[in-house]
Amino acid sequence: MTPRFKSGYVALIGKPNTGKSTLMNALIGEKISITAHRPQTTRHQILGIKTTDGYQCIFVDTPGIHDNNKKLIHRYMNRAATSILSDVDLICVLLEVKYFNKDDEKILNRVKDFDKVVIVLNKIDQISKQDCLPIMRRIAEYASGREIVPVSALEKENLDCLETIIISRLPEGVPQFPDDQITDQSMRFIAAEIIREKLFRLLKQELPYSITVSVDHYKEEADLVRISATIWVERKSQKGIVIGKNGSLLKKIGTQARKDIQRLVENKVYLQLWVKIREDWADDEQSLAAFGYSDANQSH
Ligand SMILES: Nc1nc2c(ncn2[C@@H]2O[C@H](COP(=O)(O)OP(=O)(O)OP(=O)(O)O)[C@@H](O)[C@H]2O)c(=O)[nH]1
Ligand SMILES: [Mg+2]
Repeated sequence: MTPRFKSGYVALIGKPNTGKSTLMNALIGEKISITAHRPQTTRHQILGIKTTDGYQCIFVDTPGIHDNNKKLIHRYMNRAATSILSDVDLICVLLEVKYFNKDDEKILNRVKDFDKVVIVLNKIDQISKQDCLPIMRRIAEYASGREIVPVSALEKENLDCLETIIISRLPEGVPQFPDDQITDQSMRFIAAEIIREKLFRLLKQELPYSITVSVDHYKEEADLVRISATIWVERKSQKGIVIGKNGSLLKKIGTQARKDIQRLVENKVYLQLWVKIREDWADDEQSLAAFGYSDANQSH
């Protein structure tokens, strides 16, 4: 008898910076979700869909769960990370091998009543095999007998094994999305995210956290995609920093973002960037809604 088709949702959760987005991109084989060396890069739930002859696995990338609830946007991000837990078929909790601490323990505690949990120990490329074992033993104390899978999302180590475990836990069912669809997000959204990624990577200190990006125009022409986007900052002083001396930083952001978007749309891209101020947008309900940070936009 041939095995039945499997289909289900798999949440990737964990503390900020553990490699959730990197892992989702590696499992899908496409860059859907942006990544950066800073915590709190991802702000929304983002689906990454992998479909084969045997299964459709719908990964849900989420913002890192954190204790900073100072601004409305932080509360939105924490809701985006935790609101799906009871709706998915499997929860993968990502831990970073070098930095397992109380914050991870809290997250493990949060999922202790869920049946379907796999613990993914990421970034094993950063330590020796010898050093990995005692850490796995320590984590096992908090794991309530759940499977712990060591991987490197960046180096694509042991991902086959993780995938096999994930698929074995998916329920039988029909696909939820067409087999050529890889995400629920629009190209418009992904373009805005790619611009935000460059800002996260190129700007120093706290500034990236004061920034959001909106795509105002997105027009596909025969041999060109025309995009006009606005980088929103919270203060006047931040605008100058984003633009840089003689516009040098803004130019760099634009060039890097354009190259990535071109790769994704497989077409030439004309990207126009503006920088505007919307005071305290990250703590203002109306601004957040206008910029797409609204619970109604959560993917699941
Ligand atoms: N060495 C190493 N670095 C990794 C690995 N996986 C991810 N990273 C790096 O860790 C940083 C954070 O990765 P992300 O994928 O953005 O982490 P995240 O959990 O999505 O972070 P948030 O969205 O902020 O919660 C990036 O600089 C990645 O390149 C890994 O397996 N090994
Ligand atoms: Mg992320």
